[in-house]
Amino acid sequence: MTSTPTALNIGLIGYGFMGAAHSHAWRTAHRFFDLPAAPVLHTIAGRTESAVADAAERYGFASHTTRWQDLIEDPGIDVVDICTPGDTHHEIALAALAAGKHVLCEKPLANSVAESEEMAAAAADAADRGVRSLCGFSYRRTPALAYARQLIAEGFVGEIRQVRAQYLQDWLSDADAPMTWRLDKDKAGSGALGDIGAHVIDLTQWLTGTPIQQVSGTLETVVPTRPAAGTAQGLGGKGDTTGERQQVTVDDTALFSARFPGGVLGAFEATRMAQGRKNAMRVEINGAKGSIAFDFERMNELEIYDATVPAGRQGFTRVLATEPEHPYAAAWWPTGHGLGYEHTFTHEIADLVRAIGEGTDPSPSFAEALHVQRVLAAVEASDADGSRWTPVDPQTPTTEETTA
Ligand code: SOE
Repeated sequence: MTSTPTALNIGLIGYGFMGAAHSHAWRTAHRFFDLPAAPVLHTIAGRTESAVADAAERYGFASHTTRWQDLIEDPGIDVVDICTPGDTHHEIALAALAAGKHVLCEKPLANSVAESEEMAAAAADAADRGVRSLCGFSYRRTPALAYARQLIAEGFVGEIRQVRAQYLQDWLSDADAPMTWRLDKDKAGSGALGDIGAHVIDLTQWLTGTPIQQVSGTLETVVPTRPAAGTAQGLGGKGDTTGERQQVTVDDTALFSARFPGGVLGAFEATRMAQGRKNAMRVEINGAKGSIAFDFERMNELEIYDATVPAGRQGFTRVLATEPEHPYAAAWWPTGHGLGYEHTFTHEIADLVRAIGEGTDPSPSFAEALHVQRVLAAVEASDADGSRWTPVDPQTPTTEETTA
């Protein structure tokens, strides 16, 4: 780092899982990447005084407030980082952009296409005033996936033929795992579809460089009611519960097919019911010359298949994405030492700080995140239509069954 970077004062809203991950990234990014500014953890906002005071202490913020509006009104805040449930993204982002604050907004962008359209328009207008905005599809900044995108862009797989993507978790497999905001449509917008399906929608569009144009999908709520939460619940649904059961108003599982340009078909699955799969976000791109395959549960590895080598030598190769040639890897440890989930947020925030310093617009933009929202809405519309299901005639009983 040549010159002492200027300070970039951060106002963060929300102190749950994403608040913790983003705070770690704000503390770390300029210590591992040469950035034009050093983030300062200025103020954290949250609804409950005791909880947000505790978060300020634990995450390292200089001050805290129970009014997110304080961050907007404070001329000393340069960046507003939105780490709250989706029902609050629209209001906060519009206010922050209007106030000239750079904005990092967690995914999905909002809970509806209409809200996302307004946010994308406001972000485009703010960009003309030098205000930068980014939507937090952090998995793009996994070194193995960023390298996969380079390989695809260089033609390694050749003409893309098929896309396959799954995001499998199992934290709701227990029917008595308590209610959380992620199971309330008013708060979260949708369930597995928008929370984790959004990631693989963004990722496959980004990896292939093409947008999803059509979908046919089905949503299912496998467990329709859950015990009311007694205290603040973690992602894993841990914590005490009250006796009553509340209605789950979102999907537990989403399955959909997608059409990309040029007749490329994609198969998508997002579920919180895949017992044993903790955070298995998987992508496979098949092309005329080869394939790439990735599983976030082995996030430092990328599998590549080169169909152009002699048949006797063909097979999936396991690339350990920790070489200096792999995006972001050189900033960290010697080869083979590996990175974790939190590093994707540090890379995301390093790129945002760099864009702010250079006066460029980072990706994924709110406009890119709007297209993800449009895909989510199309899957919900397809499910509501329900006309894709064709009944299968009941199996003709075999002779022994009829005589039993
Ligand atoms: C819950 O499914 C969740 O926390 C998502 O909301 C995050 O976006 C993902 O990175 C991990 O899982």
